[in-house]
Amino acid sequence: MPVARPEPQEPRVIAHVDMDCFYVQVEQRRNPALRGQPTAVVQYNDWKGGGLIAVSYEARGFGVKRSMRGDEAKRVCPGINLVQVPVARGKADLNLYRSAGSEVVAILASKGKCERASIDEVYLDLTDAAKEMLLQAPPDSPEEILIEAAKSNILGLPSDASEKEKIVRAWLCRPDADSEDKLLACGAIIVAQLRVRVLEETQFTCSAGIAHNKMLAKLVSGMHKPAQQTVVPSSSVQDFLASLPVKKMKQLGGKLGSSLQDDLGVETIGDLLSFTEEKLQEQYGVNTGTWLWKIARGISGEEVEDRLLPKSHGCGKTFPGPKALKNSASVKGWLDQLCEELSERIQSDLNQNKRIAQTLTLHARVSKENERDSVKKFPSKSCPLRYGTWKIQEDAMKLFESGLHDFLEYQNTGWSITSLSVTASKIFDIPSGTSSILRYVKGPSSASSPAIPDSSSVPEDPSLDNNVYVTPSNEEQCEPSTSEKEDGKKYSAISAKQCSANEAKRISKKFPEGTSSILKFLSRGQSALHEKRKSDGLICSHPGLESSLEASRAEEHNASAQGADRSSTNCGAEPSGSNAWMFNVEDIDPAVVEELPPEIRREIQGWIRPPKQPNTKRRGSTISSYFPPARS
Ligand code: DCP
Repeated sequence: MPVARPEPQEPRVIAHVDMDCFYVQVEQRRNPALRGQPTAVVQYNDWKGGGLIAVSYEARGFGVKRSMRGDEAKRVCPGINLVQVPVARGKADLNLYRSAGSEVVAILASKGKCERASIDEVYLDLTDAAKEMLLQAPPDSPEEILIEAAKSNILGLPSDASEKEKIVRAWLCRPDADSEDKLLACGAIIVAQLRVRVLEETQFTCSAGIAHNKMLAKLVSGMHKPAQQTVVPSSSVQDFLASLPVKKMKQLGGKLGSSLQDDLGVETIGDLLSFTEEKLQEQYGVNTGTWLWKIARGISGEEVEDRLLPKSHGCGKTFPGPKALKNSASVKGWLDQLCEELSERIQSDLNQNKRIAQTLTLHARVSKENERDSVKKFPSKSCPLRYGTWKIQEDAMKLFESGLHDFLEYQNTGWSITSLSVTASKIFDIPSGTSSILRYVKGPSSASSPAIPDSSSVPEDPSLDNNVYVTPSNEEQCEPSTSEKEDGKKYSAISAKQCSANEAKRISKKFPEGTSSILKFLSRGQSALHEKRKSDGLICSHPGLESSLEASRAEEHNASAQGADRSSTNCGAEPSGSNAWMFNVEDIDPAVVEELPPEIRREIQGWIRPPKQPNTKRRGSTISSYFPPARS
């Protein structure tokens, strides 16, 4: 549930920058013959021409939508160029797009605090840069305003085409503007300069929203696409929010938004104004009630985080229909490949950014044998992450076996896996001056892994024993257990405790007493992390992704039952004027979800988030747990 954050004392200038049809632009840069042409990027799946994941504005003009497959797009627009996402290890390889996004981030981050929100969007806090401009070189001559800034869309100003640019130039230079609008005008000019730089240096266009907070900046950045920017002066906020559908607001796309509609009859953010803060608190609790009361007034204290790097790394693959995996050997084959890629990515994050990932999580989806089956979700499993490809592969397989064991306890039938993903999360920065930690996480056993770069790339620290290595964290929280099924199949234990014990033994064997302070740092860090993990409930299992499939099926069912005008395989439709988008749930690479734009991420997570389960904590075996003490 959303929570209101304290508002800053002084007005801020915040921008949200979103690349236009991003994957298409990256492909157009690779192949300039595609520029200006109707083009779409399709998933790595050739069924019916592959699902579209990015569509150029030229193709959109022909009615091509992201919900379509290549074959359908060709029917709508015969001249369309379909480019398949790059492929590595038998799956989509997004590295090209990731690094293109990083190029943009590097430019945008030059003007203030920058938060990379997804593969193609960032928030910027330009307050200081705007203040400096206002002090040093305030915009005072309309003729000298950069053309890109003069083309801004400013909410509340007449958008009459012939006069628009002149009006905008005058607005940006108004001597009688209040200080908030003056800062916003400087912000608009800075963003225009940055967008020009992005175009010159990367050949990519982007769109942006500029406002006094993140929420408003995000809401308007896609309002005028492609290659335009939109500014929200304080005086226009109420008018803008009055007609904004609740579902358009960050955090109101799911259940909370539906409850506002169904329980309070609220259709637009403006409708919220008729409720007191107390009433909203009564309905949704103190924090969410206050948050709703504030957003109705355009107030949001959420800060731009200083973060240029992703919060987690994930690799996944879907196995739709007949491609579903039906035995452990094929699961292992794919898991090994996914883990190899994950290992490469976390290793390069470690080498380049000095960041360590602490948690490995495995998600899987299972398909139903037939529609009448009630299938339990495949439980997701986590354990502390050990660096080194084979260790990750080994742990991931054990996590899978553990999940399968739990799954089969409930569902005593066959199984087939339709999606697998591994994620490395809880990434933390190694404090500066501790570069030799690299040696510890690489370790001798990782050196044998092909995914680990040659140790010559690791900074040398002669004070350290070459053979020591540290387990990334306490592994006793790995929970899977050994079990033997009646059919004779053995599901081996995750042996987390064993891992922990073994690692501990190895460490205690190899570390001489009084080893250098890096160990103290590590052990301090680890115990703090341990505590934090405990409090976060991090090492736990949670239901997997199957619900998304169920959700999509439910949607399909509803759609066909209602004769809805949508393809039977689509879900997630959210009409939003010309920007309406839909896509096929089967096409979503689970590993990519974290990198997708938040509204898509939210929607997908809405499908994959399990419905709240009753507390099914297993009773202990002692008699007392079956007969709790009688209440007095
Ligand atoms: N993406 C994806 N799968 C999806 C949605 C998006 O792989 N279901 C990828 C391709 C997009 C990129 O993420 O290019 C960014 O997504 P956006 O929603 O920002 O859409 P675009 O940048 O493609 O277009 P727009 O100009 O409308 O923002």
